[in-house]
Amino acid sequence: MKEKVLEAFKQNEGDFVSGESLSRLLDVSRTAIWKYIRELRNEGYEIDASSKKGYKLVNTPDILNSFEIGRGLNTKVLGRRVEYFNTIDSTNNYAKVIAAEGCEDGTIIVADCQTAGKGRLGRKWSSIPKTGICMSVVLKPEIGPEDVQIITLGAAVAVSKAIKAIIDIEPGIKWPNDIVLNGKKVCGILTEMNCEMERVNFVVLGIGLNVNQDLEDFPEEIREKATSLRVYSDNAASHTINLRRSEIVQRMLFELEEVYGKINSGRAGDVLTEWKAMSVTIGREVAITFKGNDYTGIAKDITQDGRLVVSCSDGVEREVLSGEVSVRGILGYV
Ligand code: BTX
Repeated sequence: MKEKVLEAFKQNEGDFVSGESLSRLLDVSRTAIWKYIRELRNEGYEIDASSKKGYKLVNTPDILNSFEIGRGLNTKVLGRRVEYFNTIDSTNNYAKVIAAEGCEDGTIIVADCQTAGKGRLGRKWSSIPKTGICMSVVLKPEIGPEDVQIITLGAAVAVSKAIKAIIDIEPGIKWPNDIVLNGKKVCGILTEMNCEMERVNFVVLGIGLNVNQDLEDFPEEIREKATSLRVYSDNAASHTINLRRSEIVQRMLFELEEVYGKINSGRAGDVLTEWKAMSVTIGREVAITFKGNDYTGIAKDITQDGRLVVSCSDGVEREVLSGEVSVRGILGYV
C-alpha cells in the first residue's frame, strides 16, 4: 500500500496529490492514508502536507527498500524480489534461510546495517549504518559445485563494471574477491553454497560495498586498508559526493545479470577473460600460503575453475584454490 502512495507521488513529481485521490486510488480511508504518510516520513521521505492541496513528496532518502531498488531496475531475474532490512545480523545468513525454503532465483536481501557481517574464513565485515551496501543475492546457477568459484570471479567483474559506470574509474580486482581503488579495499565478496555431490542447490552471493563512508567512519583497525567510493572520489575530484545507493544496487544487479547469463550459457570463459583484464594480481609478485607453508612468486594466470597459478621462487608452479594470497603493495604486503 505504502508503495502505491510512493508511486503516485513519483508520477506527480513536484506536485501535490490530494488526500482524496490517494484514498480513492488505494480504496482506503483518509485516516489510513495519513498513517502511510507518517510511516513514509519515519523512513526518511520528506512529505509536505497542505490541508487544501494534499501531499507532496519533496525529498527521497537514500534508502535501499524494494520500491527504490525496483523502480527503474533493468533486469529480468535479479532483484525482482527484494527483502530490505534496516538492521540484520548478516544478509547472507538470512539469504541461506529463505533459499533453503525455496525462494526464487535472483532474490536479493539488502540491509542498511549488519550487526554480524561476515567476511571469508571467519573474518568480520564491518558496516556503518546507511552508508554502504550490504547485499546478498540468491542464485541457482546451472553449473556443478566444482565450478562455483566462477560466480565469485564474475561478481567481482560485475561490481567493478558498476563502479566504472557510476564514478567513471576502473577499479582493480585482487584475487579472488577484493575490489580495490588506489590499493585499498572498497568491496568484499563472500560466496556460500549449498550443494549435493553433483548439483548446486543454491549459491548465496554476499557483496559488501563501501559507498558514502568518510575515512573516519571506518573502525581504526581497517582505516589503513579500506576505502569507499566517496573517499576515493573526494580525493580525485576534491569535493564531496553523495551517491544514491539504490542506483548503485540497480547497476550492480544489471551487470551481475549479464555475467550470470554468460555463466549459465556455458560462456564462463568470457567472464574469466574480463576478470583477467581487471586483475591487479596477475603479473604481480604475491605471497601465498599453500598447505601451511609460505611462498612468494609471480601470479601467472587463473584457471577456469578459479585457481590462481603462481610461479614460486623455488621454481615450482603452484595452483592456489582459496585462502590467503597477498599482492605486493596492495592491502598490506610490502
Ligand atoms: P574478507 O575476509 O576478504 O575481508 C574481511 C576483512 O576485510 C576483515 O578482516 C577486515 O580486515 C577488512 N574489512 C572489514 N570490513 C571492511 C570494510 N567495510 N571495508 C574494507 N575492509 C573491511 C570479504 O571478506 C567478504 C565480505 C562480504 C560482506 C558481505 S556484506 C553482505 C553479505 N553478508 C555478510 O554477512 N557478508 C556479506
